[in-house]
Amino acid sequence: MLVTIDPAGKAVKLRGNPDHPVTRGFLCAKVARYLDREYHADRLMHPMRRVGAKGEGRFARITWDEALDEIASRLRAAAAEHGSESILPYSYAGTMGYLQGSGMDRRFFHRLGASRLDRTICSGAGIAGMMQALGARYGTEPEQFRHAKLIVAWGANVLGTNVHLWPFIVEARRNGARFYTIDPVRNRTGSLSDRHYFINPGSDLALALALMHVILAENLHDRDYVERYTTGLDALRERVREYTPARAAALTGIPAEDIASLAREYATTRPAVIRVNYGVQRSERGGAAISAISMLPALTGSWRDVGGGLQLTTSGAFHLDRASLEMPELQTASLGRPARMLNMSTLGHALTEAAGPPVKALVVYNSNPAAVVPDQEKVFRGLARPDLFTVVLEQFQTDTADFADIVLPATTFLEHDDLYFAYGHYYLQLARKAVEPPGECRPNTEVFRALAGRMGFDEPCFQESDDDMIRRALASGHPFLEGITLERLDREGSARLNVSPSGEPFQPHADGFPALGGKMDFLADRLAYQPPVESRLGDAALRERFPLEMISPKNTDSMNSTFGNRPGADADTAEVFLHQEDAAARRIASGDLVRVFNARGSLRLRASVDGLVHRGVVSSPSVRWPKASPDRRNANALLSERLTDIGASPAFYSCLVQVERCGD
Ligand SMILES: Nc1nc2c(c(=O)[nH]1)N[C@H]1C(S)=C(S)[C@@H](COP(=O)(O)OP(=O)(O)OC[C@H]3O[C@@H](n4cnc5c(=O)[nH]c(N)nc54)[C@H](O)[C@@H]3O)O[C@H]1N2
Ligand SMILES: Nc1nc2c(c(=O)[nH]1)N[C@H]1C(S)=C(S)[C@@H](COP(=O)(O)OP(=O)(O)OC[C@H]3O[C@@H](n4cnc5c(=O)[nH]c(N)nc54)[C@H](O)[C@@H]3O)O[C@H]1N2
Ligand SMILES: [Mo]
Repeated sequence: MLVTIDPAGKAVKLRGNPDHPVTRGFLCAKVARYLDREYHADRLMHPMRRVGAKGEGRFARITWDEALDEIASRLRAAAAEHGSESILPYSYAGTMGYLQGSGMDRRFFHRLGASRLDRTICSGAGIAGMMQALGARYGTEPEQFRHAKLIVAWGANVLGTNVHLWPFIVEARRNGARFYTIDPVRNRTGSLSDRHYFINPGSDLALALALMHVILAENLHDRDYVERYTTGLDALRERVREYTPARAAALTGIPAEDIASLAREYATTRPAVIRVNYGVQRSERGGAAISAISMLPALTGSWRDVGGGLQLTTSGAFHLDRASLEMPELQTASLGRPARMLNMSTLGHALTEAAGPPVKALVVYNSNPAAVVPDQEKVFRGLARPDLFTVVLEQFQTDTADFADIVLPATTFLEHDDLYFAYGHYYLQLARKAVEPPGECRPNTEVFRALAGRMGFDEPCFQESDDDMIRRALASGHPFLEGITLERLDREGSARLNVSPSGEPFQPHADGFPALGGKMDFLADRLAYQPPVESRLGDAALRERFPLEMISPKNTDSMNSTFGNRPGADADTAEVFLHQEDAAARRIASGDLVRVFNARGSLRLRASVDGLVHRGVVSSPSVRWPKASPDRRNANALLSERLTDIGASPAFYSCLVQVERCGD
């Protein structure tokens, strides 16, 4: 990204860097308007102490010294009285920079002996599914999509959430490629596809098994690739025998002949590439679904083709030295053992019901748990506990910040240095501070350095500068990072990892699966499909009361709950989309105010009936600020704490609800 600064030091223009090979000069809709956020009148500018009730949002200004002293003394008191594991850090994707999210902060909490946070909320199931299948998290480079002849976006809203891949898809289509989408919602991406397959939420594993069924039954697999690089084919044949297109049609809602033709086309078109995204793994069988889908390119040998294969993520290629950034050994020094781990996805449980030392102090940064975590009632109950001491490092007064005892004003990515990985391409990026922080805003790194000082932590690692830490992270010795130095990043801004010799395409699995010792196993015994409990084929008693499947996918205008305070983004997330028959049965028309509810919660939203969702599905774009809604709740008020099959992630998109017109 290029930032134009005026003589007074103010950022006046943002644009994509035309020299970047992936983003190629344009920004997504959200970041293109980032300066509105940067200079927004509601930016938090000073440390504050709560003066009203928790959740009420009344605060008074204090100094940094007062704030840091109070935090240090409260953390000390919590540790003395209840043990250091009564302290819980809570952070996720507000920034995905190494320094602001996995450096000084981690050292600080490890040295404290605080509980560890299991950061599962986004991708845990997918990562676990992909690792068990392929042993690595590499995927097809976005630049290679231009060479594909068939592109399948599977639970991937490319235009909405991954817009920088789109131009490569356009280029491929100009050269004759077909583009298909598999999604319970026909969003903008689906509307622009050559073919859209409406799928029942959470049934992707059944579809993948049926595709394998057809490919094997019709001998369309790549026998040479399968023989060289895989094991377990016979067991897989057994497993998929029962997943005929007819049976899968009943499970997925996709007609049997469509399943058969998709399987044939996928296996016989070269190159064929799958863009599967995390939408697929936010359901009860999401981990196994990602495993099975990840195995398809091995069955067809598509990993051999430039422009073939699959991309879920590329993040596994960023082999930086995380251990020297985070220094987990500090917890052994303070606690004598690794600290307990609490799952961020079940924060409500952790704060209200979990066994073990109670959580007495919570330090939140880069995250807005009051908006993004399922079972929102329980989360709110936990955050409202009078005996819980909560610190929130934020740019804006979020719902989470409303529950804080102390709020600390944070810098934005334009106001601090950081090093960034990517999960959709292979370029490592350095971003230097471009403008001075407003008011008294401070980077997370500085805050945790200062807190370490207040706590009397005198290890030299707490004195390291941001540049020292970047140098350490880069010095992992991994061949992908060879020649990538801070100096070079300062000159070039971003650098392609050495995943392949310069200019050559990266083909992670053209010659098998090195991380698995060469061969991939089809893991047939882990691929049995069961419909989610909360689905149209799930628990019958539950379906009786709450017959509609709700998903709450990303919206185009906000970044999870970030930008949730922008009026436009808010209007978007105030909607619920219904199928025309489901709407008609409830006498609901577009524009009606409706109540979406289940046993966990209730939410008023504006109905939109436009034929873009699968029958039996309702979709409400996430993630709005709860306090921006009339009920002071968002979609997460309806979701359960149920976790995915593997990876311990939220089953966000397995959720049964009922909808009724308000006033009925
Ligand atoms: N504009 C925008 N971009 C973003 C984000 C954002 O909030 N806004 N968030 C970023 C983050 S944190 C992430 S993790 C990525 C996520 O990127 P994506 O995974 O693309 O986003 P999701 O909206 O979670 O899900 C993608 C699609 O899966 C569909 N889906 C839901 N359930 C199912 C299912 O059971 N099967 C299938 N086949 N499809 C299903 C949804 O309707 C949606 O269209 O996006 C990133 N980019
Ligand atoms: N219902 C439903 N819920 C979801 C999802 C869904 O699809 N549906 N998606 C899930 C997914 S994929 C994800 S990744 C999570 C994301 O959940 P979070 O990681 O909590 O992400 P955000 O909601 O964007 O909140 C990030 C906060 O960090 C702040 N922030 C940004 N940069 C900085 C910084 O440098 N320093 C500090 N101190 N703060 C900063 C922002 O102001 C923002 O309020 O949400 C999950 N929740
Ligand atoms: Mo995410």
